[in-house]
Amino acid sequence: MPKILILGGTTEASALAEALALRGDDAVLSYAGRVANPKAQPVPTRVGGFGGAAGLATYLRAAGITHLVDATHPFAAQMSRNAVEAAADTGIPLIALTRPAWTAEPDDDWRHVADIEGAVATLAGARRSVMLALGRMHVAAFAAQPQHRYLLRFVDAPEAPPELPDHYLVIDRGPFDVMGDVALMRDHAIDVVVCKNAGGTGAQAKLIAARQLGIPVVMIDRPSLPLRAEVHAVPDVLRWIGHAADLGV
Ligand code: 3Y8
Ligand code: NAP
Repeated sequence: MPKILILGGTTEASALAEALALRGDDAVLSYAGRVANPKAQPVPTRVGGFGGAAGLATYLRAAGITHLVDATHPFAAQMSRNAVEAAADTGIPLIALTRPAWTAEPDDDWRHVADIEGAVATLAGARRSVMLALGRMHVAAFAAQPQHRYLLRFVDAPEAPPELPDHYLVIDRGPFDVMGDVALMRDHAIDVVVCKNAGGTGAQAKLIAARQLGIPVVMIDRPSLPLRAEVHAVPDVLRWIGHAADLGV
């Protein structure tokens, strides 16, 4: 009987948890503990780091996990690296459930940068109205460009105000919708959006809104990840679990 650990925190992880719960599979979904109230799941959850790759390997053995699914966000690179290492160390099969990167459509005006620092550098110059749709963890880097007016969107209210002299903070969690993001960008007269190439649908509304409003986007490309088996759809994970179980791995 398979016992699956889902490394979660994304729309796809929640969809997989739902499918496994419907099948009556024995699964656990893991959160890092980044937000105060992570979304409830139809399977048992655990919250908090494992203590590096070694800690994850220890957890996998102790919990009798037979299949590891990395359904974390494409920018959760450290977790993904640890999953590859722990799977190799324990011999437990690993698959990644990810979403394809977004690609620009003809009406899009995107400027690709390699990382957060690259995004900060593109904001050099005259004052603008910037929608920083990156969440909370990377805001401090933009203090290097204090001249702008920033629109921020966090999941939780921060303990201390963000270190940007001119900012407006929205507390909201996705998935977001296009009408809401169009209204938000209009209300704040946004003239550039900065975001990560998260892929998927939960954060895509702002790209469609930017396209409709003719607003340029600074698109942060994904960090490179180690090679691992990777699928983009829940049924492919279910087949993988069944197949691996049939093979007795
Ligand atoms: C804790 C767990 C689901 C999952 C929903 C997806 C979609 C909505 C859109 C914008 C972009 C951003 C941010 C975002 C989205 C989904 C998904 C996604 C982006 C929750 C969640 C956890 C987190 C962590 C949080 C980060 C932050 C990033 C906000 C749950 C709601 C910006 C990523 O305050 C903090 O420390 C928040 C940290 C990592 C990035 C950052 O640097 O701040 N996500 N987001 C997970 C854990 O503890 O393990 O409650 O659902 C999940 C979701 N957020 O099942 O419906 O699938 O991506 N999350 C980005 O894409 O750039 C918002 O504002 O337009
Ligand atoms: P990260 O930088 O790759 O990971 C840093 C450390 O956080 C990991 O080494 C691990 O600690 C712990 N961790 C990360 N994800 C975990 C999980 N699902 N379960 C248990 N521990 C986890 O990760 P991150 O970018 O901070 O992302 C944290 C969570 O937010 C993930 O669930 C991710 O899917 C979700 N998320 C992130 C983003 C984003 O933009 N980064 C967007 C949406 C959702 P130990 O080494 O101690 O095990």
